[in-house]
Amino acid sequence: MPTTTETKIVRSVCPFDCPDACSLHVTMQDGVIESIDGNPEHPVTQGAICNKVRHLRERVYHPDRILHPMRRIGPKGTLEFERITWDEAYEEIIRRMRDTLAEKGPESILPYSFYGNMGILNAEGMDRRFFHRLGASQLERTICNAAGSAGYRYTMGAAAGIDPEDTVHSKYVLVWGCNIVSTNMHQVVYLTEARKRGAKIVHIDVHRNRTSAWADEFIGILPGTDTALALGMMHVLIKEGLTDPEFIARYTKGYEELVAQAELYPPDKVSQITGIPADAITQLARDYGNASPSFIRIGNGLQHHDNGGMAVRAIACLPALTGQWGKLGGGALKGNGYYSAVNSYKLERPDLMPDRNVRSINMNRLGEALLDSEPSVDFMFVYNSNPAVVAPDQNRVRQGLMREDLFTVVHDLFLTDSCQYADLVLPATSHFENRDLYASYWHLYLQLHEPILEPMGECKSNFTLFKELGMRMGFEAEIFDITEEQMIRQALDRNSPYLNGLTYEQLERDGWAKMKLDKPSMFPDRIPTPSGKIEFYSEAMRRAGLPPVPEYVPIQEPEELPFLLVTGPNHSFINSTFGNQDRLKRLEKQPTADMNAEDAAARGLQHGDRVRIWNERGECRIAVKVANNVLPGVLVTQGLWWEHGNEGVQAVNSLTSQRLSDMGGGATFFSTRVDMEKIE
Ligand SMILES: Nc1nc2c(c(=O)[nH]1)N[C@H]1C(S)=C(S)[C@@H](COP(=O)(O)OP(=O)(O)OC[C@H]3O[C@@H](n4cnc5c(=O)[nH]c(N)nc54)[C@H](O)[C@@H]3O)O[C@H]1N2
Ligand SMILES: Nc1nc2c(c(=O)[nH]1)N[C@H]1C(S)=C(S)[C@@H](COP(=O)(O)OP(=O)(O)OC[C@H]3O[C@@H](n4cnc5c(=O)[nH]c(N)nc54)[C@H](O)[C@@H]3O)O[C@H]1N2
Ligand code: SF4
Ligand SMILES: [Mo]
Repeated sequence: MPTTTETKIVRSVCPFDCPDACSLHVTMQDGVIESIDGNPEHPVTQGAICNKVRHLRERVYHPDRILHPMRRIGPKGTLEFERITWDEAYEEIIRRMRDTLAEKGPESILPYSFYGNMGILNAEGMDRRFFHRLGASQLERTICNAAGSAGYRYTMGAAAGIDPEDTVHSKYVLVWGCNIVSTNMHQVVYLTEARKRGAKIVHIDVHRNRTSAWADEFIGILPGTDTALALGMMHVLIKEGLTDPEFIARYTKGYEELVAQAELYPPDKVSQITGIPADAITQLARDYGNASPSFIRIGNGLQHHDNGGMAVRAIACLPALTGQWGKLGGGALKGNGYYSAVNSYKLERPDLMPDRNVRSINMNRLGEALLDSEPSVDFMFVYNSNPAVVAPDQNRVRQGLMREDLFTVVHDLFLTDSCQYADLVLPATSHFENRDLYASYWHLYLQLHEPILEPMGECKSNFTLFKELGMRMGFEAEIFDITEEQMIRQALDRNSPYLNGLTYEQLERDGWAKMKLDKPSMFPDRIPTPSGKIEFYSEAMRRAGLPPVPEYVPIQEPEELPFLLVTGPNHSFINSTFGNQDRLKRLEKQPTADMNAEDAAARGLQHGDRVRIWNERGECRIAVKVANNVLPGVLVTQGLWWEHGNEGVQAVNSLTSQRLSDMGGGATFFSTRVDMEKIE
C-alpha cells in the first residue's frame, strides 16, 4: 500500500481543433492524471467540458502511444517498423533532406500539417521557421474554413464577429450550417440562457441532428443552396420594409445592386432551389427582420461546398441589412481569430525564405501534388494531421503515399492510417507535456499552457523536433535555439488594440487573458474592407473574377449521379482524432449514412441494410439509417473513421473531390455526388 499520496488540481487547456478552447482542471495523483474536468473559474468553460475530453486520460496513457522513433522495414501500406534512436532518425531525415535539396531543390520538400494540436508554437511556430529556412514548398492550409473565411472577409473585412458571451442577449438566433451541440457546446450554453430570456433559436441544416433537436425550429435545406436562401430572405426583407435604412446608408456599400439582385430571388423560386417551402422562407425572413438583437452563428458545414465562400458572404450581409451590428447580442459570428491574432511574422519568420516566390501547394490537392507535380514532391513531413483519412480524394492520396521514391516522415502520438505509408515515424508528446499558447477561433481568451507531465518515453513536441532539426542543420541559433517561453514572448509582441499590451507575466499569473473589446464587436466602428463599409457590392470580388454581388451558383458536380453526399464530422471524435479510442468508438457504434425514407423505399432499402456508395473517385461500404433526417436525394454520414483497426470500415474521403471552392482555395467535401446499391 502506498504510504503517502499527493492529490492536486492543476490547470490545463484543451488542445483540440474545437472553437471552445476549454480551460481544464486536471486532478493529479502522485504525478499521474486521475481525472479531467472543466475549469469552473474560466468564464467560458464554466466547469463544463465534452465527453471526449473528460476521458482524455485514456488517450494520454493509451497502450498504443508511440514512444520511440521507428523506421519502416516492411512494404508501404503495412505497419512494419523497427525501433531506432533519435540520433538515427535525425541523421536519416537530414541526409534525405540534403539529398533532395541537392538533386531536386527545396520545392521537392513538402510539410503537411494542420491543427491536431492548436497550440500556437506547436502548430505554427518552430515548424514554420524550419520549413521557411529550408525553402520548402509552402502549404496552403485550406482544409477547414478557408472558403467561408474568404467570403466573410469580402463582406466584413476581417475574421471577426461578436463576443460569444454576449449572445445571451440575443432575441432571435439562426444557427446556420453549424452543429453546435456536437461542435461548439459552450455556444449552446449561451444560447440556452438566451432562450430562457425569451430568444427563439432556428437551426438551418441539411441534416436533422442533435442541434436541430435542441433548437426551437429546424429548417432542412438542400446542400449547397444557402446563398439562394439568404437572397430569398433579403427579397422579403426589402419588399416588406424590414431593413434598417439608416444603418444601410451609413455603413454599407452597394445597397442598390443588392436590391436588384434580391429581386431575382422570390420565395417560390428559392423554394425550388433549396427544397424549403416558400411560406417557410417568407416566415423566416419576417421573423429575422422583426427581431432585434438577432444573431447568426455561421458554421463550417455550409462552406465545404463549391459555392461555400459565396454562401458565407451572402449570409454575412443579413445583419447589416437589418442593422444588427453594434447592438449587444446582435450581429454574426463565423470566427473571431482576428481579435486574438498574435505576431505571426515574428512567430513564423517568413523572412527566412530564400525565395519568396517558392511554389505553394493547396493541401486539398495532396493527391495531385504527390502524383503529378513538377518538381515532384520527394520528401513529405506530416505532423498534426492524418491526411490518409482527412484529405479529399483519398484513393489518389494513398496512391501518392505509396510511391516508392517518396520519403515520408510522420510525427504523431499514434499509428494512424497515415503512418502506414511512413518511412520514419516519430513519437509526439501530448499537449500535457508541452508549454504553449492557445487562442480560440470563437471566444476571446488567450491561454498559457504549462506542462503538467514529463514527456513520455522518447516523445518530443513539434516545437522541440523542429528546433533540434534546425540546430542539427546548422541554422541560426538565435532563431532556432530558443525556449518556448522566448517564442511565446515573440508571439505576444504585437501592437494590437485587442491584445492591448498583454504580457507573458500576466498569462503566467492568471492563466488566461481576455482580448480587449470595448464594444459588442469591432463593427460597425471599424470595417476593414477596401471601402471601409460593409460591402454588399465588392469590387475586389469583381476583380478576382467572382460575382461582385451575392449570387447563387449551383455546385459543380455533374448531375448524373442521383445523391448528394455530405460527409461531416461526428459527435465523439474530432476529425479523425479519437478514431482509435474504444470508449468513443463504442458510442459511435459504426459509420452509417442517413437516408430519406422515400429514397429508401424507392430502392427497396431498409434501416440497417448495407450499401455500396460510389462515384468515379471511389466507393465506400456503409449501413443506411432510414429516417426523415434528410431531404430526398441527400445522404449524410458522420465521422472520419480510421480504416486500420476498424474491421470493415471504409473512409468516406475516397468519394470526395480535390476540386477547390469558389474562393479561398477551400475544400469541397460536401459537394459530392454518388450513387448506391445494396450489398448482401
Ligand atoms: N465533436 C466534434 N467537434 C468538432 C469537430 C469534430 O470532428 N467533432 N471538428 C472541429 C472542427 S475542425 C471544425 S471545422 C468544426 C466544424 O463544426 P461545424 O462548424 O459545426 O461544421 P460541420 O460539423 O462540418 O457542419 C455543420 C453542419 O452543416 C451541415 N451542412 C452541410 N452542408 C450544408 C449546407 O449546404 N447547408 C447548410 N445549411 N448546412 C450544411 C452539416 O449537416 C452539419 O450539421 O467543429 C470542431 N469541433
Ligand atoms: N470528408 C470530410 N473530410 C474532412 C472534414 C469533413 O467534415 N468531412 N473536415 C475537415 C476539417 S474541418 C479539418 S479541420 C480537417 C482536420 O484534419 P486533421 O488536422 O488532419 O485532423 P485530425 O484527423 O484530428 O488529425 C490530427 C492528427 O494530429 C495528431 N496530433 C495531435 N497532437 C499532435 C502534436 O502535438 N504533434 C503532432 N505531431 N501530432 C499531433 C493527432 O494524433 C491526429 O492524428 O479534416 C477535414 N476533412
Ligand atoms: S473538445 Fe472542445 S468542448 Fe471538448 S474540452 Fe476540448 S475545447 Fe472543450
Ligand atoms: Mo476544421
